[in-house]
Amino acid sequence: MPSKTVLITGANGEIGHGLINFFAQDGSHKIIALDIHDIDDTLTDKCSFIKGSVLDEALLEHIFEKYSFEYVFHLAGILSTGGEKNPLFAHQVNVTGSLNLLNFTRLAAKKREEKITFLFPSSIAAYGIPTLEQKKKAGKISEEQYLFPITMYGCNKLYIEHMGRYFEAFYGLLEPHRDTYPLIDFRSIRFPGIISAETIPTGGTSDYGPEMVHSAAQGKSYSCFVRQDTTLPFVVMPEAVDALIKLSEAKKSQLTRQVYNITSFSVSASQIAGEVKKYFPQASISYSIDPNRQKIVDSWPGDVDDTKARSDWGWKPRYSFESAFAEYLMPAVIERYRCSSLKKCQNSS
Ligand code: AKB
Repeated sequence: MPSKTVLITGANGEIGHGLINFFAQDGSHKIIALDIHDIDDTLTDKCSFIKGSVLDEALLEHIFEKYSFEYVFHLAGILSTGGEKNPLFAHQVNVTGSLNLLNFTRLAAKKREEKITFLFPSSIAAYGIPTLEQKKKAGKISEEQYLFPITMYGCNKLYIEHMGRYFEAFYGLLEPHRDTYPLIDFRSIRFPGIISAETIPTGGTSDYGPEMVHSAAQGKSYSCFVRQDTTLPFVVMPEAVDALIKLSEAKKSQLTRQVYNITSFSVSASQIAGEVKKYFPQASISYSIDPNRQKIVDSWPGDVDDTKARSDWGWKPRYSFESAFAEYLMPAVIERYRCSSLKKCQNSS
């Protein structure tokens, strides 16, 4: 029985799946998984699941009283496209929910007199490049450039990065009995688009990448909502999980900052379509541009500079664009949809 415990919020989401699978296999931590939705059948045996919201303070108080966490991976949130449909609700979940988590983590650490490591997935949505021309000229964006997000989600991500820095170093600056040592060790990655073979994202604006892959594997036609030349950086899910684990395990003394860019490959929508067609030559991919979603991705960097993640904590992509398809995405999606159609056949017989 593992003696250490990890809390994963938004556990049923894409990164949550990857992290639960990692910790379940690794066996080092008891996993407490929190999500507003029921947990996926494939994860039930791997974690202790609590259904509930990051806005429910009484529930969070209970969870932090009951368990003693070494790590908090706070993944719950509303993505960029979903956020623009209901910006104030997105603000509530993304900002108030994150503040709740930071605060209960701080209180638990204070009670235990032990620092808790808090991992927060930020996003390239924290950037906002004013024009397409500037995006093309800008090349690889470093962590300090173009921090003018145009979505509620991006503004929320950037703000919570600042809140993490504040909770770690400055919380209650004028309190007479303020603790002078950090109670929270806040670490964050600005994720690019993520493509997973195991899950399909909902409500993101980089979703056209994974949607093309999953539609083709299911023999469905796909209408892409951004222009063919739209370029974003991407990683695949195993790399995203590796990165979070690696950053969580890094010695604090190695870290020169709290928020890091990472990327694996930077490709256009038409390059993704071309790679998909190598494996599924019959795939039907067309383009029907949604001007608002296009505006969002046009404001995000075409590439990011991840030098700091590489030198501070050894980030290194596992795949190139081609090998991500050949060695991870294609074998896994082919297996996944073959299995699901097999299951359907068995159920109907
Ligand atoms: C989204 O599209 O909203 C996310 C992201 C880039 O953070 N995938």
